[in-house]
Amino acid sequence: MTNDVISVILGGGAGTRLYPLTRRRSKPAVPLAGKYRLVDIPISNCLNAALNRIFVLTQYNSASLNKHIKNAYHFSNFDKGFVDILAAEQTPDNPTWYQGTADAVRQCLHHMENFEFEYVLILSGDQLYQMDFREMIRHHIDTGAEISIATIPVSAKEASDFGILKTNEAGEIVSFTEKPSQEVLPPWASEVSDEMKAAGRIYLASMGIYVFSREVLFRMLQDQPEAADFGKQLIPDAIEGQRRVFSYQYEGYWTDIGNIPSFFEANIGLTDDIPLFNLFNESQTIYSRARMLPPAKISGQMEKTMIADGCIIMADRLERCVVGIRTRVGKGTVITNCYIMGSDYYQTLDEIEKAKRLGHPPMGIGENCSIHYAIIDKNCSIGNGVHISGGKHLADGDFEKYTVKDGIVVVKKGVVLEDGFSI
Ligand code: ADQ
Ligand code: ADP
Repeated sequence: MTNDVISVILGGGAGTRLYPLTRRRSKPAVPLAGKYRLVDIPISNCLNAALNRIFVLTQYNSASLNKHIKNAYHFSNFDKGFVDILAAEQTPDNPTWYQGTADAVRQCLHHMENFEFEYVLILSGDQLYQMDFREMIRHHIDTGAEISIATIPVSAKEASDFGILKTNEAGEIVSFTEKPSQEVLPPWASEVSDEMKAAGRIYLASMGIYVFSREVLFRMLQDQPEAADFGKQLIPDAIEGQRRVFSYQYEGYWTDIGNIPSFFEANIGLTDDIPLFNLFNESQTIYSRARMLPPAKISGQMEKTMIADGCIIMADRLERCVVGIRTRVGKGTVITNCYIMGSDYYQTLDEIEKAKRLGHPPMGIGENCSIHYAIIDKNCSIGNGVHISGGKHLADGDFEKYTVKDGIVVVKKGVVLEDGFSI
């Protein structure tokens, strides 16, 4: 069965919701959990389900994404597997960028059509979850569906951010509305399990994860050249057009990480005693690029903190932090509730000395700093005595060196914050 499937990961349009993390890189390349990239999540879910023919569709063909995919996912010559990036490209038929999710898949059909497959699994690139797609594909086959949509019960508060649907007793989707406003919501409630009902999760939301039978996908995309999005056009049209569209209900952990607050929460949530997303489950490995980094070297008091390989930490205290590869933190520094992405390379001791002589802070975080509620993008040089205090007291704004979004301070990639800098 898994040999009959091609997976397509929607890697992202302009990526504005994750700005400034997507200022210079495509969304799939945004670093996650100290050592991964966003795209590693859907790719790992595919590989764990033995689905190893994967296309990643992205608006930008960033060098960084290419390098990551090339270094992380190589398959042997005897295996038919691949992870290929398809960036929006101009062709004689298509002079434009991807106009939306369905258009992105449409523009890539010609890359797919030469392969043998029966089903296409379409995934979002900005969600954190672990799902065995084999069960969903099995369900698709068993129900005789033409399209299957993975669904999850959500609360009224969340429902307006999703496609909301209703099913009949057989699980066939009979109606669908994309991102309904709160006023029109009540009649969209569904029968759910007692546990979900008790949690107020009574609306069935589309997770943006679809299985299409090959012919149906090709026919719909080709017959409706104006349909740009799955959620806005193609899926509602399929349901109204009497296609067999089934719900595959999922109740495990799943969260959208497509904007700064949810991305921040998902990362910091990994420091909980028992995180909702389990990085430590060997049957659900999250793959990434293997780097030959030394073990982390740590002094200071650490509370609920995840530290990636190659770090040199001499801090006073770190609490609820995710600290990415090669991070250096100086003496006397206190950091709480922060995601520090780390560095792409080390400075040599000579380079560090030279930087100090010239009055430039070396890469990493200096001495006697206090940093709270922040995301520090890669390769930043933060001097001594720097004070960053994120929180609801800060108004949103975009500045030269940082952005504030919902109180979270995001320090941009590669910036220098001189000694004593304060936010
Ligand atoms: P959204 O997440 O709002 O809703 P959308 O913005 O279309 O939908 O993004 C879906 C995925 O496609 C994301 O990973 C995004 O980065 C990517 N994407 C968007 N535009 C793209 C483009 N031009 N090229 C490549 N990739 C692109 C959808 C459904 C809802 C459902 C939610 C669940 O429409 O019905 O409830 O997903 O999260
Ligand atoms: P991003 O995480 O922002 O997507 P990239 O993946 O584009 O970043 O860049 C990371 C890569 O760049 C690393 O593999 C690193 O080796 C290399 N790199 C970047 N800057 C330097 C530098 N100044 N010296 C050495 N290597 C660098």
